[in-house]
Amino acid sequence: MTLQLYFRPMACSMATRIFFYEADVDATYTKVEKGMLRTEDGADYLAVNPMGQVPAVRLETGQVITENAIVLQYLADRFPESRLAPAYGTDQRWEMMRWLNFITTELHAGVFHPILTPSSPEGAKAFSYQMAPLRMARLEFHMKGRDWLLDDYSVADMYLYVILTWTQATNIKLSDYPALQAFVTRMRERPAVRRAFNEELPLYRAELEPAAA
Ligand SMILES: N[C@@H](CCC(=O)N[C@@H](CS)C(=O)NCC(=O)O)C(=O)O
Repeated sequence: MTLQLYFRPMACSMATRIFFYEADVDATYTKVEKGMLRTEDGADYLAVNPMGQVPAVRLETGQVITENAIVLQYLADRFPESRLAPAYGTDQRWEMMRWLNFITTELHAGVFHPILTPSSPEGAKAFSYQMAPLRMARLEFHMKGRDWLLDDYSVADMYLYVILTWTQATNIKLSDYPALQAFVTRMRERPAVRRAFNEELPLYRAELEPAAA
């Protein structure tokens, strides 16, 4: 048995796919259908993650890990030879947890989720647009002159990259944040990132096309 990632194309679960490719970890990939109720093979997804969200990773024991910031840390710690997270208890690890928390709350849940969720009310979207500049500027300030969020490449970069790819579907212009734009370009130079992106983009586009008659 291998690890199993439940994903949606181009969603935050792509960070886990990037991890698997970076760390050369054998895994299986199960797409969750739009609506988040069923997997591509018809199974009840709410039985996997009652929140109906991705990512979820099923371990060999059957245990399911959810919440992106935790999934990524679990995997980085489980495969320490990948060196994709600083050792637990070090200053850099606290720094990584700080950024993962920032990404998941301030950016993902606070800004991008309300803007990109079709059913979210206009007022929620407007409030998120209001919150975006401070958060994007905070990141831009941090990334000026740096390659990665931490001293070394880590799982936090994977999560940040995926979130920043979503700017294309919003009115937040990445070109207003040159250090973040350069970060996205740097990430795309990595074979594991390109591979994950190139595999998920067609799946995402296929769902936008009307079903063939
Ligand atoms: N708190 C969760 C949020 C995950 C999340 O929002 N995932 C999105 C995709 S990026 C999702 O599954 N959306 C479907 C939904 O919420 O109905 C985490 O950090 O993993």
